[in-house]
Amino acid sequence: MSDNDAIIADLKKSIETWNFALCKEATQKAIDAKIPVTEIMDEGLGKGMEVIGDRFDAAEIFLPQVVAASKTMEVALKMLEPLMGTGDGTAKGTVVMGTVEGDIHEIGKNVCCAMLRGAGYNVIDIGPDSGPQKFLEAAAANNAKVLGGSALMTTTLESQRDLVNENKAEGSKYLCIFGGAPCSREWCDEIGADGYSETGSEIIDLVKNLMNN
Ligand code: B12
Repeated sequence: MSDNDAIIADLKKSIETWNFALCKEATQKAIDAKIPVTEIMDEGLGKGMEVIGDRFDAAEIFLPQVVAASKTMEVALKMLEPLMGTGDGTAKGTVVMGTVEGDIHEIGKNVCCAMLRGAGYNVIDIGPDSGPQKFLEAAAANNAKVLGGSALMTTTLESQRDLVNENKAEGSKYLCIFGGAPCSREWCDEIGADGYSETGSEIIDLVKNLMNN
């Protein structure tokens, strides 16, 4: 196993075992080894969170452990964020990101925010449990072009549709993109969204294409 593979394995393990110390250490090592942030997220931390999800599904672990794993993930995200550039990015355009109404999951949304900031976009993060009006007001106040709504539960997918409809009702001023584990390209087509991406790395190209059109 190469040094970088070992670091990636430690990143994954730190989330699986909600080990703060290992997470800090492995994230620092990954930064020092200049492993791309997309790889740190997708191959390391994200894979660890997938295992947590599977073990939660199988009732091998329960909510407190999932919370502990999420808090561990946040430690890594905090360390990676400054590295990804926080320039205001207004030249490339503004994206409003939030988790849709009724849904408090925000790790995936935070990953997407960090990725977009790293790619030079101005990101307005309106947080979890955000209704359509909150998205639209933030977009108007910040002259945004794209609205990105995350949903992690089948029950809150409908809130993505609500955002598309509310945006339409107010003149389709913005482009709506969506993601989150239960979301799919088919679903986005069905509700009339402007884009979908499965991961935080793919969101960069998605937004780039929309901004250029
Ligand atoms: C961590 C977690 C939590 C944490 C959240 C902590 C936090 N601060 O976010 C806590 C413990 C608080 C939590 C709470 C709950 N959870 Co929970 N949780 C999870 C878990 C294990 C992982 C989610 C996660 O963070 N994944 C890691 C990130 C990096 O991945 P991601 O979110 O998919 O994001 C990536 C892509 O989807 C994409 N993406 C994400 N957003 C966006 C947005 C856009 C615009 C785009 C383009 C792309 C994009 O890019 C991201 C990066 O690659 C999932 C299991 C799972 N398999 O998803 C359950 C899960 C989502 N939770 C679930 C449930 C039921 C709940 C609770 C209702 C539990 C309860 N009984 O109280 C509450 C929610 C209450 C509420 N009203 O929202 C269910 C949902 C089931 C369903 N109905 O569909 C799941 C699927 C677990 C399960 N199998 O039962 N949860």
